[in-house]
Amino acid sequence: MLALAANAHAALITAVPGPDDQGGMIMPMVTITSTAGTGSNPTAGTINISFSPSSTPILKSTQEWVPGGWYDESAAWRADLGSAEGIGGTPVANAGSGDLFNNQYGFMFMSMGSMMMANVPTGNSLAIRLDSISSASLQSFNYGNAANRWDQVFDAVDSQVLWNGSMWHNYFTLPDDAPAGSYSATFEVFVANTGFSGSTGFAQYDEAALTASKNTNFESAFVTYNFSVIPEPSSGILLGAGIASLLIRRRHR
Ligand SMILES: [Cu+2]
Repeated sequence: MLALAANAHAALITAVPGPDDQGGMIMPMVTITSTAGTGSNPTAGTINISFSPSSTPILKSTQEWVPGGWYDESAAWRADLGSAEGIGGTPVANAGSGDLFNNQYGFMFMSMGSMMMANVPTGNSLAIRLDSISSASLQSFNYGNAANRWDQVFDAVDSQVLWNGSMWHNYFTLPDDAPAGSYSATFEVFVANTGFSGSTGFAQYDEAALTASKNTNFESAFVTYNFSVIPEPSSGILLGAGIASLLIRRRHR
């Protein structure tokens, strides 16, 4: 009976659950204040980050975001995010390591071509560098659903991407057995001497991006992302809850 109940809800999910499923977007807003040149093409200035998160994102498993959901076996993220075989009715071909994840945070850039909200200098681009991270097991990915893209970014401290300024919600993951508690990652946003030429979405992480250097005429800014992992209810409790709900449903009939 339990197996039937689980299968009744099992379904292929065609996109990784995003901020709408997780409680909404939380976005640091990046601007450039121009101190030399023009607002439309500054030659010196300062990066500002306005950020006042209303809550702390929680990393959770696919089963917690979308109970009974599993990914196509050819999905690039399936191996990381797919649940173990049988969990939520996940078939063996669609199973994965059940990582916890969240992408509520999204880097956002605003410009108006004015001195206070200057453009990115011509021939330059914005860049984001991982400055510090609380745990090496906290990983980050650039996701592209249509492109079947799930590429690790910021794979070590000092790793960086060039960013085209579009709202970019990179994913953060932890192993399914990550201890409950707080996690964090701090990033430096800076102006790079290199233009954006990426073809992997809003972030570029090829050799040119990884080795791009800072335009030191622009002061950089830092932002810290905080996350939490809450203790997962044990499968025994879930099983108990399932039986209880079946009994209640039966009684209602
Ligand atoms: Cu957003």
